[in-house]
Amino acid sequence: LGLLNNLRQAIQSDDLRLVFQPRLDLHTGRIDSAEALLRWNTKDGPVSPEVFIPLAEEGGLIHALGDGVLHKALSAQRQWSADSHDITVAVNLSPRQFAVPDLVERIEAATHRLGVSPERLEIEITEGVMIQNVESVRRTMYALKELGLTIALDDFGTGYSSLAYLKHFPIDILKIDRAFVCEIPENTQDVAILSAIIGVARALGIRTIAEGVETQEQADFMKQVGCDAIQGYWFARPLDSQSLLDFIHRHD
Ligand code: G
Ligand code: G
Ligand code: MN
Ligand code: NA
Repeated sequence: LGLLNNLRQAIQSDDLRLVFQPRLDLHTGRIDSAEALLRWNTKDGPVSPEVFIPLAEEGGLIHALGDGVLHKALSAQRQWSADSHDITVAVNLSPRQFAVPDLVERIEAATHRLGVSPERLEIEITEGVMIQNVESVRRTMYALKELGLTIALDDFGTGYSSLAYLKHFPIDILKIDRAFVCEIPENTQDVAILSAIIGVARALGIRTIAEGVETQEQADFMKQVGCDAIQGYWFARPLDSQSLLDFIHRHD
């Protein structure tokens, strides 16, 4: 209960920060997008979103938290665009956040309010979203796509991943979980699985992003097997909005 109260306080006083991890497009060699990741530093040290997101959900704070994330992410996107770097910002949504009835309206209103093109907003969902009411999830996804958003399936390959999801839902991007990346290239099973996932995705016209790329060797491997983009400590750690802009200036 102490932590929940602190979280409520932190949301009210706008103490949560967003950092942005850039991704490298392996075809163009440029930064095309960045994932927004939420950070909460308390006086007792940082608390992981894996802890405070579920807490916010249980404590009725998730809407306020999610609106704050969207606002910050879109503000950052507007800052990058104003500096002629029109890169896409990717925001994570928990299954519960995705199930909010007025999600599409809230997103539309926020992009409008901040003057950001919905084409520059990507949402990352996990397969937990898709085990809910299939028809309503499909409707929401198509409405988001109609707006112009990109939809990424996060953590792909873990949990109950099913290739059927790729057929039944309008997924634009597959984010391959770092569990399949971290033992590349030694692990021959992971080499086979990665090549197969990327092959299926390409055949379906779905972009692939490899997560958790930590070495040059892994980056080279991803390029070689036809992965579209990489994200991970090898290329860049998550950065605050201004540091990301500085990073782009040095890189592009
Ligand atoms: O970057 P980090 O390792 O702290 O992220 C841990 C987990 O928290 C990841 O699964 C990530 O998707 C999730 N996460 C980070 N930021 C957000 C956010 O703004 N909203 C939601 N729903 N999840 C987030
Ligand atoms: O679940 P999701 O994919 O949204 O979470 C991404 C998480 O991975 C974040 O917590 C982020 O900080 C972390 N991350 C990003 N790059 C790397 C990396 O190269 N190695 C590891 N171990 N974690 C990473
Ligand atoms: Mn993610
Ligand atoms: Na992931």
